Amino acid sequence: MTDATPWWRSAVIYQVYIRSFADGNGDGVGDIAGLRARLGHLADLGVDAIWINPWYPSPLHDAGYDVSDYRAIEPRFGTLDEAGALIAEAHGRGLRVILDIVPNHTSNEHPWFREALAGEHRERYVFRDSGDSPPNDWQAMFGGGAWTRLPDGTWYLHLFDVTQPDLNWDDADVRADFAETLRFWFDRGVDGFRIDVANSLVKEEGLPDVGERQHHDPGPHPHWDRDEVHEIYREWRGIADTYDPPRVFVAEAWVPEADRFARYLRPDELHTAFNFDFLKAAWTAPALRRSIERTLREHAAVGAPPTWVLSNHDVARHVSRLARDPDDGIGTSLDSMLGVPADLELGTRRARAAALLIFALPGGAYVYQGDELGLPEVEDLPEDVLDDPTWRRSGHTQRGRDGCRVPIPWSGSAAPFGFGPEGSTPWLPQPTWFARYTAEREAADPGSMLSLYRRALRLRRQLPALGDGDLTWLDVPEGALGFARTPGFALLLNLDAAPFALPAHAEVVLRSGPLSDGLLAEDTAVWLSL
Ligand code: TEU
Repeated sequence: MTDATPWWRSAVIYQVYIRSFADGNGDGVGDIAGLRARLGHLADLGVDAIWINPWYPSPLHDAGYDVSDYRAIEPRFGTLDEAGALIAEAHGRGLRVILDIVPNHTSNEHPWFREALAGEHRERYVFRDSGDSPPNDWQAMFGGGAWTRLPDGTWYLHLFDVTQPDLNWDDADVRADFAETLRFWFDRGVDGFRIDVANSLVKEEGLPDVGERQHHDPGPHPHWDRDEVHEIYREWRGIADTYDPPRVFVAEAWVPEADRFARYLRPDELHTAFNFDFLKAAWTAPALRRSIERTLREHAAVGAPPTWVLSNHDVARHVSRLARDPDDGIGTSLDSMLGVPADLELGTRRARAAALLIFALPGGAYVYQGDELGLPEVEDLPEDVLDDPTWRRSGHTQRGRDGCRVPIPWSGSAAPFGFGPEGSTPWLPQPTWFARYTAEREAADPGSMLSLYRRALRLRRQLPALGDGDLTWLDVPEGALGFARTPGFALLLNLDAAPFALPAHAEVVLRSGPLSDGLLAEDTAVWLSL
């Protein structure tokens, strides 16, 4: 990596799920005041940027992914002035700021949808008159049909919750309004946007049935990954490029086919995208190697830097996923893991090794808040506190994503663990075992996950081999992974091989766990200076 390399090609970006990060005013919900007070933690951690989940006015039916005003701040989170102060303070600490834009749908409380309900400007959404049955067979992501009927007999489309009506991207008002929103925040110093469900937006003309086709099937789909969506991103890229320095985008796009996924990353479209293929890969040497190779190939084809993601606010925390046997066929959701035996010590050991892996791979990486504490999933939240629309829309059969959204433990030995002022009640209850995972306690423990993350990120800045670039696979025992990067760096990771010796003349600069008699044992990774 050279000094001329744009920052986003190597960035480690920290995801702030704002309602659960830090609560400044004591109402139980995280906010901008809390985030400003904790910026020091992020600077000390050594990340390059933060991505803040939606903080706009919202009834919070889907945690802010139901936006009612794209150019303001939800009062529970703060004010526009506080947002400006946060951006300035983050920049002052060398942290860039990325916001989250939600273009597929608005909240049903957005003024446009209210107008539409009153019969005005329905062309901004997807309305159809189809009599007593819905216009087609589309299903909502959170369960149930994707159409809801209004009292006047018309139907509106919502690919997510009923409170999230889909916008009509064929409409000129919609396009112009999002361009204005981008400029609004870029003018306020925001460095980029994460684009929510970037592979949606455009729907096939005539809205044909999906039929037997599943979400992740290859081939054309009536509402996922339509070719026309790329025009929108070319326009957005044009806007981002008029700024100095140019603003950047990261796509959230669960697109299964490598070549289709890479199209979002062409030089005149989006800069980066979350690598969900890697997030879903099982903890085995062949599965990880396959995913890494595929990732490097697909990104090289369009000249984009890969990203590496272990967790986010939509999946079960990876300590708990890795605590399960990779042969048990679990998915990424908590619901797919319930009832499968877990060994959290094992999951933690693997999570430590996984962190060294992602920070050594070419490109950028994401840290979801709490990853750096090694926080496990909260698997047993009481049903009456569950808030994810998945829980409601699945008729209370899927618990959904709240288990990875529990407010962060900062300090102390009892709730609210420094999340909010003493005596405040976090919006989701924190289990007593959070006491073992507070940032305060881990900062004082050289053997903690936090200490490992800090060391890794400090080294990552010092070692010229890391960040953007390439790798060369090394010859290692079956059941292990090894690669070298120039100049003078190697990573070795033992997944399930017998303990093996490190190469001669290599100095261990960082390791995720102890070596046993100088050998690299299972579920351990080392960084070597060659
Ligand atoms: O997620 C998009 C999406 O497709 C998710 O439904 C994802 O497939 C699922 O959560 C995996 O478990 C984005 C946001 O990240 C999510 O939080 C929102 O609920 C959703 O969009 C709607 O805006």
